[in-house]
Amino acid sequence: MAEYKDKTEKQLTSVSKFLSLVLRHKPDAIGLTLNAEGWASISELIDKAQSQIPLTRELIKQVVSTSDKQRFKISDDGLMIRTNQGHSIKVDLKLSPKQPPTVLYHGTATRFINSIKQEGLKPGQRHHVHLSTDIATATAVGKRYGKVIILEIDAETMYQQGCKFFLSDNNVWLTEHVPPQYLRKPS
Ligand code: HQG
Repeated sequence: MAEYKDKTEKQLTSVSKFLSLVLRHKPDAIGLTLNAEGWASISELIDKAQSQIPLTRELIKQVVSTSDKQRFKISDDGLMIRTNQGHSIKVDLKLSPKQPPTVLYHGTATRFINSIKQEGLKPGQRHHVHLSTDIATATAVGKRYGKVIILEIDAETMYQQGCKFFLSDNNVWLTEHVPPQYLRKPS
């Protein structure tokens, strides 16, 4: 039973990674087309992924509903899928600007800190800098790159001074750039 569970979880993780890759970064890798808002047809996805990974509608639905970060969304008519954030390719998610909480957090690796102190937080390959409402999430994000350091963002002042914030469907706060003057150590 445990063996069966592990195998299923492994399978779901590899499908999730594959979906993140083609829906955020490389639809071209399988000749998939996303529309301007980042949606792909699920039947086209299944068809075009066939040579690389066997997908079914049920498997995709299971990955979407079990995703720890709710990375994916299926359209109301059930025909399309997209990722909620994290793209490097050009898509317009049509998110409306929103007032952020007073403070937000970003977890990163200690080796990036000198550069961040000079340039602030930049989006890298993605469209936005990703920010969390809690230190635990920021820690998990930062750990991916090495020894973690948490930065607190003075989102209230940024917002008052005209910086735009967006909230993705899976509750990640997004902004284009965090200049260094809004960064501090959490107290
Ligand atoms: C760093 C995952 C040097 C930044 C996660 C980060 C998140 C700088 C890295 C989501 C810098 C970019 C996003 C500067 C920023 N100099 N380094 N000026 N400004 N950086 O992966 O926020 O599992 O693009 O601190 O959980 O780590 O994929 O961003 O370390 O939610 O769904 O440059 O990706 O979600 O890395 O992660 P990333 P991130 P998924």
